[in-house]
Amino acid sequence: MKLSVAIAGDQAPPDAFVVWRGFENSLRKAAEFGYHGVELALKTADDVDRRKLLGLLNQYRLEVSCISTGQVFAVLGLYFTHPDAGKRDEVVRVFEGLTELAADFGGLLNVGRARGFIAAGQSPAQAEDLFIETTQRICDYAAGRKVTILIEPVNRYEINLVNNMDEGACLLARVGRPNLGLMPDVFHMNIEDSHIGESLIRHANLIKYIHLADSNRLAPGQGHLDFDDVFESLARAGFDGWASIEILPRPDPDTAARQAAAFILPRIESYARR
Ligand code: LER
Ligand code: MN
Repeated sequence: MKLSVAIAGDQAPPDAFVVWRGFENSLRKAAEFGYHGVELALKTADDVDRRKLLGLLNQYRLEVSCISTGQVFAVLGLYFTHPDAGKRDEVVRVFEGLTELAADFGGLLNVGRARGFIAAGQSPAQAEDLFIETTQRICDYAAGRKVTILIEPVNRYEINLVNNMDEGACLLARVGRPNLGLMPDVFHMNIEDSHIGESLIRHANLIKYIHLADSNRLAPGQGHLDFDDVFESLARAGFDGWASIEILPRPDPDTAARQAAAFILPRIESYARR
């Protein structure tokens, strides 16, 4: 298992859910604090200067763990279940661009709130059908580039479609694409899944990546989430992918990132020795 930290460019809006902003500053600090990689929170593929990013990754000996897409929803207002077919085409085009980037950087593309929601006047079945159709289009494009798309269950206070791992697994089965997986986020699981460890083990074959935060969304170790159970269950699930720190940058970004690394890196080291 390797550890990354969520970052964004300096143009990202204040509510972008990352620890640090500005690629150069973020990569330098990620390396300094012992992370193995960075998760890039992007709006479109144009947020990144590929050549510059590659130079920085080489300079700091870091990898891109995954590209995440919260800003596609939050900034561009685009999502898979949009009732307007033109808007769904637009979100597919944005995801195609991000897929091209993911093909060269990490091979994983997350779908958080950009999956969409059950809108007023829309039935759950209608929203699910639109989700399935849009996800299939994106997966088929990504398959040709060897990119895996990851659906992240998100808690009910943020979205009303795919809140827990069981719901995610059901919809994934209906999408029916091999390059589609689940991205658990233990902060959301703590709210929605009846038991975090059991859920991780039950869906072991679908889990390709994991977001780590404590129960209060601070750095792991600062809340009451049972990380021994999380790591024990990931081991039983045979997980060997990236864990990524996606937390509130409090009390300040550096302290939060340092706390998270200090708490998780020793667990990753003993995980590797199992
Ligand atoms: C995105 O990874 C996430 O966890 C969401 O809660 C952000 O709104
Ligand atoms: Mn998350």
